[in-house]
Amino acid sequence: MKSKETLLGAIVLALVLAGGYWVRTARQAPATPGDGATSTPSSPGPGAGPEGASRPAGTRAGDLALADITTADASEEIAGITLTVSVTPRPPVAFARQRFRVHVVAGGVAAQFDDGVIAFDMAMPMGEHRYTLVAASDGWYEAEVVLPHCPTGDALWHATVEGTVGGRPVKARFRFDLATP
Ligand SMILES: [Cu+2]
Repeated sequence: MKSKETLLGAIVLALVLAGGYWVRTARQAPATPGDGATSTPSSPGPGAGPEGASRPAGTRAGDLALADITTADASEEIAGITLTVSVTPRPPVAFARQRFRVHVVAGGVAAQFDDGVIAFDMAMPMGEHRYTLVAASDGWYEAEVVLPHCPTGDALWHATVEGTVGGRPVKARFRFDLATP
């Protein structure tokens, strides 16, 4: 009798543990892919299902939080350093040459932007698009950029600007729509 109760207790305990594990994994699974704020490209992982229409809702929400540079300059402030990004022409167009420019202000004055890089990505992997930002006039840093048109019709791209200001690493992420040529 006693051993039967112990066995029953063990089975119940095992079921409870298994249930708890299942709940944890079920909760974790959808939370992991791109929340947009992280530095990892927000592309769906391998086996994420059909492309385009099935972009995770979390990615959209993260994208909406990003400053949009499609039709106007946009700025991001990172610990007292303001990074402004400007693209011409506006809106940018696929397969055409655009100029992305970056301006940095630290402590209210234009600052030097060292090792500046601007990189582009979108939900679906579209290859490496990484450009060095070179010093231009009036304290701006710029890159001549050509981006491909996504065959899925998805126009939403991200621009990640990275560099150092007075030895401090700075990184900001923006969004824009790439027009069809
Ligand atoms: Cu694509």
